[in-house]
Amino acid sequence: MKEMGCTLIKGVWSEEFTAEMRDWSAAVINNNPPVEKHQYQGTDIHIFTEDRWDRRVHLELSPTRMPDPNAARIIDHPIQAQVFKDLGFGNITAQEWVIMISKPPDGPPCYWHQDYANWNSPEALTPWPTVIGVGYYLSDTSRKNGCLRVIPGTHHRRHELHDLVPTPHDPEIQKMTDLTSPVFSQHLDAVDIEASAGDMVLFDARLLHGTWDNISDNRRTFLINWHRIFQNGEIPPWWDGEIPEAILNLDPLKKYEETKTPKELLIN
Ligand SMILES: O=C(O)CCC(=O)C(=O)O
Ligand SMILES: [Fe+2]
Repeated sequence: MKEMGCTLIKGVWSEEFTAEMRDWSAAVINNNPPVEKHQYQGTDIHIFTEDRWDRRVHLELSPTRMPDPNAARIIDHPIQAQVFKDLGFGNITAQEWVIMISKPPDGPPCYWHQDYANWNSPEALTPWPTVIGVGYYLSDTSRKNGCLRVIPGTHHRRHELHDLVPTPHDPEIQKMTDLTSPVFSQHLDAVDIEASAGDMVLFDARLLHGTWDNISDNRRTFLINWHRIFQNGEIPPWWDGEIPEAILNLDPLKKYEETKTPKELLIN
């Protein structure tokens, strides 16, 4: 996780729990099939915890935004909590919704991107993760059905793809049609992350990642939930490596305007 920017923990969800989530998500997705706007993801369905839904201000019930008790069951899953503890994650805040990303048969690849939004802050330089994606595939994944692929180390180091990819999730990138663009390329530095159903896939939000296309006959569904750990310059108690000057001097009260574009902060 520290060096590559991602890791896989086998069998965190039981077969029963995974099957239950697969049946539930299939029903939700059948009601809200993939749309053109999210063609590279497949679906973009947000399932909120009931607590979070009760505190909503602007959220409106729709086929892609809804509360469900399963969100809390996923976010508070006891074995997940144990894994976080074992990995030494501290000061954890979970995002209170789960995102259902389902790539249909014949779904295109997802473009290279990263999901970090705090690149203006010195926090972008932490050698440890501060924003992590935690997800579970509901079927075994491989290149054939659109598995995840990553460029290891790019959560810390600049890579040529950083200059080739537009801002993630902007309308510009969603409207791209040229699948031969470097944004979708089979890069030599890329590594496939093949997961079995129910494995926990953990990745640093700063890591460049994408997916293969789904050339199988079945949908490939991913349930992801984001967590913040070690916020505001908090140093993990187990950290024994160097600490960048910018982190030591970080003002925990200072707010930075969000940007998804990594700038000079990435270590070259
Ligand atoms: O669909 C996937 O496998 C990956 C989705 C993704 O990039 C993400 O959830 O951040
Ligand atoms: Fe992503």
